Amino acid sequence: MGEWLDRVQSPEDFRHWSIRDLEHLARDIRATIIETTSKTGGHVGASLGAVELILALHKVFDTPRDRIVFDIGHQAYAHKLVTGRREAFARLRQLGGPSGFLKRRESPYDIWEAGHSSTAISAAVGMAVARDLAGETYHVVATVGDGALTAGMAWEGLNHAGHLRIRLIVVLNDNSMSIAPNVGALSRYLTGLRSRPGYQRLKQDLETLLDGLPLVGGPMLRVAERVKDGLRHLVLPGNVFEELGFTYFGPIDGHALGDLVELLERSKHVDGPVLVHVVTQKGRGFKAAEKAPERFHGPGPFDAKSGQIAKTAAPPSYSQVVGETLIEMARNDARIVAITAAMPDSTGVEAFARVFPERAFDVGIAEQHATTFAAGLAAAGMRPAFLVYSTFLQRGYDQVIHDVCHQDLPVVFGVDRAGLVGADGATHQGVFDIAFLRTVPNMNVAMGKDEAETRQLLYAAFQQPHPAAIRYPRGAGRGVPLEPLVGVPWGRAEWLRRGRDVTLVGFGPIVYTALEAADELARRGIEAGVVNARFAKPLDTETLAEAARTSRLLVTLEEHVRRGGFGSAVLEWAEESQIGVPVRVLALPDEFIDHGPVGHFLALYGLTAEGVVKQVLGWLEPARKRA
Ligand SMILES: Cc1ncc(C[n+]2csc(CCOP(=O)(O)OP(=O)(O)O)c2C)c(N)n1
Repeated sequence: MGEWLDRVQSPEDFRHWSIRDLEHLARDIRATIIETTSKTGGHVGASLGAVELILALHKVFDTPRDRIVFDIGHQAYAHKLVTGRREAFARLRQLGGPSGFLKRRESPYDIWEAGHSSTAISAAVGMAVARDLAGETYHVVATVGDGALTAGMAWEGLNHAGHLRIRLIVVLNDNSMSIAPNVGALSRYLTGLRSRPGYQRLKQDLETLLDGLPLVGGPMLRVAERVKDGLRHLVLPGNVFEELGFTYFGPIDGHALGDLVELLERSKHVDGPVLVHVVTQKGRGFKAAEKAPERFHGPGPFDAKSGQIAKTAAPPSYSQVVGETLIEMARNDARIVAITAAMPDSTGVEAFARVFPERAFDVGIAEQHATTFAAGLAAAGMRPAFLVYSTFLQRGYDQVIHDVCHQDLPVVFGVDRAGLVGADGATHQGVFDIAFLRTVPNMNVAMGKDEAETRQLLYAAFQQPHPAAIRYPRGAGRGVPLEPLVGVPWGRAEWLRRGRDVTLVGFGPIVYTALEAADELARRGIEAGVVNARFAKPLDTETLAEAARTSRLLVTLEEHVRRGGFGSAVLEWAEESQIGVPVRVLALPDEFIDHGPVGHFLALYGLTAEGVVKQVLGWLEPARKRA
């Protein structure tokens, strides 16, 4: 096993291979993907489903001269394996190993980086325009999933390409799945298209027939063309892609290498935008993933034989606690509804939907729509919660400002995966939301120190009339007991311990790190107080002022970039109120942080108890000497 893949350093090595040999290669690639991801976790289902498509693309196109733009990039493990990263692949998503997505610095074959969905078509249109302006001739191919097509941005790209009539190939990799089964009217439409396998041949026959009709010149020609068009639509209604100006090829079996190669080859010769509709199966070739594609979208380690996903005995995750809390509240408040943008399971909305199916909404990969949809619901008297990863809320930023906050509508954002996320890396870190949310008038931004407090903050958010973002991190809670819902005083921080030398002011679970650091500082004769800030907006300036009065140094802690974050908010207050006590900010640097264990980065950036102690000692030392 592996001998075919052993022969491949780059696509050059297999471009001349027969379809049969490519099938052997596909088998090797599948085995390698399963073997590696069973240890590292990763995007198993999408990558197994795209193996033949990726081989066909590299066979037909002269990569990297021809440009293949992968949407998201989570389906491209086969691409990594045939473009010089076979050895490194074993360390997929590990610190220093290859990214789970594409990275321009990893390979000249990675010509576009993503992680967020639905950017490929726009990027490819840009590249195609650049090509034409430079008088070059290479091909540009965008590969997008049916899930990605649920985002407005994908349609903005199609719209523009159709308008430009530009030479561009869009491959629609249609597996009828987003992370969960795909949703929406468009998904229904694609199902209709998929069930017309003879469409392509029928269309060709019709074209041949129509082309054979005799035409006369002048005005008669135009009339005849119109009659032909009418006939075309009468016999075979055009599909939406054709209406947008694309030549449509397909649907075609995306695991039949011979057919794929033939159709992609044909698409090269069309002078204008082409859409190749490829039907694939998520998890293809691995029974467990074929059977449970949602669970195998992005599992952690699993048994490569049985497909049993490793379970860690951990307390319930923050997302689960939030989902359950929302259910609890919704039992007493018929106005509460839950919204997800294509992530029902991981956000807790699926659990909510099981209890309140008519009050749960999966809107597709449509964070912009979700935000304004929530604003609309709130404007009409409902109390919506949009549960969304911090990183994906970035997509809905104008909607947060313009639709929610400007109208001061009581939308609650459950900002999940806030902070570092680990293996998904730079595009998925939830480290910008404090900055982009707290700067908007009317918005409130809070984060609990643990899951019990997250629950109370969520409850409190629904008791007040403004937009609110409740942040919480990825993964398991601390296992603290969950108390009945009573809320927390809005905008109030909490003293956990007092100390005359320094006050550590933490935002979020990092408060526990502050407590550990305070213990260690005490062992070294330094009195450190700890404040659980709870709110980045409104800031509890009373408690902060008290801390400034009673200690010689304030140190803020957060898992977020330092620019614009919680510490920045405290600095703004310190400047505005001239507190006269130094404020130091412990946060993440102004850089994109790659994939790797969260603990590694926390240590690297001084956000562990040890790091905090070291820095606090450094800051107190000169003051001690002066004293
Ligand atoms: C803007 C944005 N929202 C949510 C996600 C999370 N996400 C990752 S993959 C995925 C499903 C993509 O479905 P599709 O494009 O059909 O690709 P497939 O995984 O089925 O190959 C989603 C929702 C994302 N990457 N980007």
